[in-house]
Amino acid sequence: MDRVLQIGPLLPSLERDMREHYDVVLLDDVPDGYLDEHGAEFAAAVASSRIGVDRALMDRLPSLRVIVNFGVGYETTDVEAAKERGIAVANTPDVLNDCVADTAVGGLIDVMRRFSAADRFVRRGDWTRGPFPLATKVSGKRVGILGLGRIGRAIARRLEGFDVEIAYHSRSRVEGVPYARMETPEKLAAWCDALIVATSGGAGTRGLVSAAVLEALGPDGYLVNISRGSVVDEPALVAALTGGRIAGAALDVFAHEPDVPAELLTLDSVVLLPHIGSATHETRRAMGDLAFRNLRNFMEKGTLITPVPEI
Ligand code: 8YV
Repeated sequence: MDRVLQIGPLLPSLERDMREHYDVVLLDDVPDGYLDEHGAEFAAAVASSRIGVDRALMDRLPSLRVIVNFGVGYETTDVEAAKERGIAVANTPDVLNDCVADTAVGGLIDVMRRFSAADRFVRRGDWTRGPFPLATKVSGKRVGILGLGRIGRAIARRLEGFDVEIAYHSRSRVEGVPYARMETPEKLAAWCDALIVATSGGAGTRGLVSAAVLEALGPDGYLVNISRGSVVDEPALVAALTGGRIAGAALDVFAHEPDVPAELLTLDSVVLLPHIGSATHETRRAMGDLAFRNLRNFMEKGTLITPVPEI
């Protein structure tokens, strides 16, 4: 039976499938020094967007040929190091587009119409003392999408139903879409009423939503982030929100999950979600199945179904 190294906890159904077909060892369970003796026995590693495979771990797995990442984002795995060693890398794209896009639109409506704040208002019994303050209309507004990849486009398609005007910024122009491209994130933020962050994470997008971008979004502007906390300068975001320099934010991702900046916990202008963009039974199951199919395909035929584009 081939040996597979599991990095961190995974979806239970994926773990079951893996155990049925392979000799799975959970990295967290092995004693110190285990990999010095047994590292060469692993041809495959299965990781997640939360904990990936870094260069140091690859060095301890000299026979590693494939890394399968449960999740579309794979910035926790060092793809450059994998490439140097001829290690194939797969992720789980597309199957989560619907749910992550739904989360973005849900967050946008929640923060602008203040549904979560209104729910707290009712639960506190405040309704008996007077009406809830007026909120901001969503339909017909200008929405900027930062990163018009597969998830960004799924968000845009949904928003077309709200008659919003859509523009985007991506590193390069996206062909075949009816949306205007803004040259910089600042220009997009200055143009829109709400900025939705849908880029990938990693070094290339770190701090892309800077203090200057938030300044450009302005006191009537909203931020929605369903991509990675690292894309936003979090201290600058906290300062902008507490100082009223942007109107509100819906955040599914944070710089140091599961830690959320304490200042945000008491702010009614912020919707805080615990990284649940893809967290439905249907989507997680589809992600688990795709991860497993990648693993099997590679172990049996030497090819991946959804390899990452860099390799
Ligand atoms: C999951 C994600 O939370 O796919 C991603 O990149 O961030 C989410 O779908 C994650 O994969 C779980 O590890």
